[in-house]
Amino acid sequence: MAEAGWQATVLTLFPEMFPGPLGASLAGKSLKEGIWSLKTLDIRQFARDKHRTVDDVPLGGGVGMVLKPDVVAAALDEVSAAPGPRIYLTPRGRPLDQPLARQLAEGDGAVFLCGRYEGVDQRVIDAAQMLEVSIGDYILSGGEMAALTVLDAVVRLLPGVIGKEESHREESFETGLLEPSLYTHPRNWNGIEAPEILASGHHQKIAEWRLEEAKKETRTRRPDLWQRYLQGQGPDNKAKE
Ligand code: 6GU
Repeated sequence: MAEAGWQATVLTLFPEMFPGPLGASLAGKSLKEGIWSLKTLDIRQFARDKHRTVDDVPLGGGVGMVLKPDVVAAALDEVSAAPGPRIYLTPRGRPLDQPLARQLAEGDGAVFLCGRYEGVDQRVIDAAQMLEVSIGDYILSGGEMAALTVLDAVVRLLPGVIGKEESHREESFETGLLEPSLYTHPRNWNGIEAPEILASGHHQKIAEWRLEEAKKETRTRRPDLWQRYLQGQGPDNKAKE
């Protein structure tokens, strides 16, 4: 019984951008192991005319070009059997966060539509009820790097990609707090001592120190996260303090 694994399907004008950095490190190893699979489809193969046109001028005028709805619809039809939500990468989308990454990882896969030029005709996005996702408040030249980012966030959550289940639990955005600062040997580096408590062997005291450290760093670095944490609206939705 060969398990298919988590199935990523990517529709793009630049299939050569995949797997890209996901061919290395943890993601690359798990790809080779079959924990997840990656299929890319070149949107241009769904162009209908001899010039292989995929885009046209924006209706109403304006700069740039828009991917044609018929071409994108044909590409989506081709992968109709692929599992998971249809995701259109766009800076107008829902910001990617850890709960969304976890939700995707719990499914069987996802189909990613990467736009280039100014974007994609909205009618095909709406007709296919695509989930629109952004990776942050800045503009990339296309959805490919965003799809790679979403995939990296998802793949590392798949069972068997990271050894210890616990290596997720205490991570930033799982607890709603940033991680505490980290230290390793030597305890005295260039005359700078690592916090003494970390070498004490008192596991309870170390855990308490790390929690306080995480709170302090979150408060100062990310007041937005800190307010959400205080209001108990962190990812795990538990009331805090
Ligand atoms: Cl998903 N696409 C593009 N082109 N730019 C972005 C983005 C996505 N998310 C943030 N910036």
